[in-house]
Amino acid sequence: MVTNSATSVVTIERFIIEQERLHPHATGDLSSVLYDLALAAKMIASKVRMAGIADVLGETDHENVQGEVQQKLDVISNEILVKALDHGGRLCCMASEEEPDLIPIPDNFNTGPYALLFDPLDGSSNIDVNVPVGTIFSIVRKVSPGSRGEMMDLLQPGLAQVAAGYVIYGSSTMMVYTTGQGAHGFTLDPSIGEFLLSHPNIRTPAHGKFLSVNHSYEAIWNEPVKALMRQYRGLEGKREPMNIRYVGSLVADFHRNLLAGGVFCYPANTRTPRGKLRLLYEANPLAFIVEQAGGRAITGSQRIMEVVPNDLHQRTPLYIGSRDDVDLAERVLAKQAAGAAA
Ligand code: P6P
Repeated sequence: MVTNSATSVVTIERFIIEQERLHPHATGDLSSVLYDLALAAKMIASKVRMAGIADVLGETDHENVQGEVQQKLDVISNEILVKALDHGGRLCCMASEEEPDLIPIPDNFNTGPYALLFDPLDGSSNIDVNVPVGTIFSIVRKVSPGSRGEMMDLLQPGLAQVAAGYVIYGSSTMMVYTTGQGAHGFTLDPSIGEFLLSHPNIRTPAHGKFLSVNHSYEAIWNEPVKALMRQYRGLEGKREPMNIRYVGSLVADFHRNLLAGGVFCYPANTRTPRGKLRLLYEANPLAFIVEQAGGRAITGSQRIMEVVPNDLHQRTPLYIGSRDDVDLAERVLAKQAAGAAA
């Protein structure tokens, strides 16, 4: 007897095909990139799951372009993504948090109409202590002449994204992505090696209960930021205090807030005056996801996806999550800034 269960088994591949059918002129190139990203996610998941057993824990003796010591899994994840995506003939170039410059498509491979930017393993400093980590990706259309990709293909504002998403390697492995038709979550069933649709059309609560911020920087925030955090914590104004939840792994904090409601803040401070998080392959893709889910993402004064980039690894302050909570940030930071300017 077939139960009339409300859920049906939909693999990510089937979902991608069904989404493609919404676009009569689709060529299948974007679908192919998304398939390859799902494959890379499964390969990275298997490495992350084995981290405690196989010799992939710990640090290499290399530093990445950010000056951060590269964890072994960072390097492995970066290589998995490049090798999974470089030969499909759908990309003109790539960019990674782990590589200083544009990653060209090898001359012996065809190129295609998209560029891919990614953080292969965000939060990797948490790997050795088994805290969830994640992969974040952003896909834009090639805009440069000729067949090979150029930096101008990568330096596009977030509004130019045609797709974006992340994978969280947590208590389960989930891939969440959008192509502009809502944000959808897929959970990996390791027994069959398939991502199955588990969170169709994610909607983030308008007002969240969680505040994710590293309060150890309070002494080096400016006054507007301090005032905002007092309001979030119910120390000023009429709001209920928010519960503080800060994992120190962007994808983990973002994902919890996306599903349960909340705001993640990484303000500028005197140590990181431009913020810490990267615009192109962290803030922009998560901003696309959260806006598709009904939330918002700002620098403090500007919509994240409107920022025009001028450097591949540029950083940005980030306030992202539930609409009402980001609205408050925008109001308090603007009012305080206006007061300071007066
Ligand atoms: P802090 C991890 O290094 C990361 O890039 C994000 O995943 C995380 O949200 C943030 O930095 C944590 O930074 O300064 O609070 O340790």
